[in-house]
Amino acid sequence: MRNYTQQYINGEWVDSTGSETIDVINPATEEVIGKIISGTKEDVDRAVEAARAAFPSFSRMQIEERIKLLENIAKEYENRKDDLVKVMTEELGSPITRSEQVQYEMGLQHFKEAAEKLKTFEFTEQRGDTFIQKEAIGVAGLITPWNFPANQVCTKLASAFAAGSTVVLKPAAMTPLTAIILAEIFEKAGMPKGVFNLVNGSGSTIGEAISSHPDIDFVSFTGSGSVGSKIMENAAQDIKKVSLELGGKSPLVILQDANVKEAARTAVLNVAMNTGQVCTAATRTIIPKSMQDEFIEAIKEVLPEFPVGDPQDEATFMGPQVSEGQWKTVQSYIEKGMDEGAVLVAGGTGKPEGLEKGYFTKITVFSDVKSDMTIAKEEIFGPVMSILTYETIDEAIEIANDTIYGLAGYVFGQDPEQLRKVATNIRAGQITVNNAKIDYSAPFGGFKQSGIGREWGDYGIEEFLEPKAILGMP
Ligand code: TAP
Repeated sequence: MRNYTQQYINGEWVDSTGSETIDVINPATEEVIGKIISGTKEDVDRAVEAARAAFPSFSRMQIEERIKLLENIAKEYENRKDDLVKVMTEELGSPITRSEQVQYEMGLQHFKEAAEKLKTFEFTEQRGDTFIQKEAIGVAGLITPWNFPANQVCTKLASAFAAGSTVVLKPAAMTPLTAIILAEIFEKAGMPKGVFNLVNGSGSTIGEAISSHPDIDFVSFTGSGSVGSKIMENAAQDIKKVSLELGGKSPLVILQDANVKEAARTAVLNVAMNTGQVCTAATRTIIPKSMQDEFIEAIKEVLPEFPVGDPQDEATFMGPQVSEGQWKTVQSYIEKGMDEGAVLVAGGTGKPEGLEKGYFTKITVFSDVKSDMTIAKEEIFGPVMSILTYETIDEAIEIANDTIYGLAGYVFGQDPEQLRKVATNIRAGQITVNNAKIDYSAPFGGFKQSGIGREWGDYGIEEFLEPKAILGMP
């Protein structure tokens, strides 16, 4: 049992002014595995005060020193690999191999990438008589979701530290244990006091206090659209900058010349990864109408390659939903799909056979989906695929763009011209062609209602900087 009843403020673990605790539950076993303190607005005030006090010297820290700090963090992070993998497997229910290869790895790469980027990052620029200087934005409030406990937190932290901003972090109360290990990692890595502050608690208390705090300069949020707009509203009170990484309803366009079995494999992988709890999940599979029967057969053939079950088992591809609430939400979307006339090809409601304990869902596939059906419009955050069909490539692009979201898109096939046409015409922040691997230096963020701003690499660092122009610089 991991009990953390303190907050990490100004480089030390301190008592909260609150006394209530929040249980952390393993979604695969439904057992309580830890407790965190349910912090208070006063805790946030103290954390902001510490971050403010640390800002002047941290923002002026030499770049070489900041690179060293990020490299030390990456080293200490690697030293804690076993703990991080274990904790993410338990608090999120992420299968152990995915915890290692995806969850753990993504967090690490953000620190390494930020250190690399800093080696060539231009903080100043002379344009004739004008001198441009990029300065750290100040105190940043970071509010993160539970679906990638290391990745979501580390991308923001790596960018903030690289830019010279100090932070107050509120991780999701469902997966707070990873961030607690991060606090220990930063301390070992030689983080100056007050640069990193961690305040645990609920979104309605801590998140609200951060987004409406008058001494926070920037709020970087990842999560749902409804909370994102609440944060904008709060930040509007004193014109705070916000960056929002919100949801998606990403399309995967399969071309006529694609290998059908490979295409089906790609489609299942991109919808079942992390139990569908991925903002970039490819939940709308858009295929040529003539391919439908063959594609559905291929889906049924490849599904057994994605075993659902115990996250501790190395053979498991997909674990449970993060919580009972999330499980119920996914169930209700599956019901809605059936009610609205989509054809159930695989999966369905209820738990997979033999997995009655834990919040497990079946990988569910619907065909004959129309763009106006709820399952094709709303972010489900579960392993539910909607298959839609097209007759021309222009129609495929039109369907792909028929969404309020624009976070990601995928295209799969062979003809370079068609791949390029689809990739360049989908209105979204990141397009993946034929399972290209992750690029940590590429910008990550959304068009339309998928958000504002970009994370990752130098684009992420820019978010934590303010450009200042000095005209007639002597
Ligand atoms: P959210 O409620 O948006 O949670 C994200 C973060 O915001 C958490 O740390 C949460 O705190 C905090 N928060 C909640 N209310 C807040 C408020 N009023 N002010 C400031 N911060 C607040 O997401 P969720 O409830 O976990 O998931 C709901 C749906 O959001 C999912 O089904 C999915 O569709 C979407 N979602 C999207 C993403 C990405 S990556 N785009 C990630 C997660 C969820 P606590 O949860 O600790 O209370």
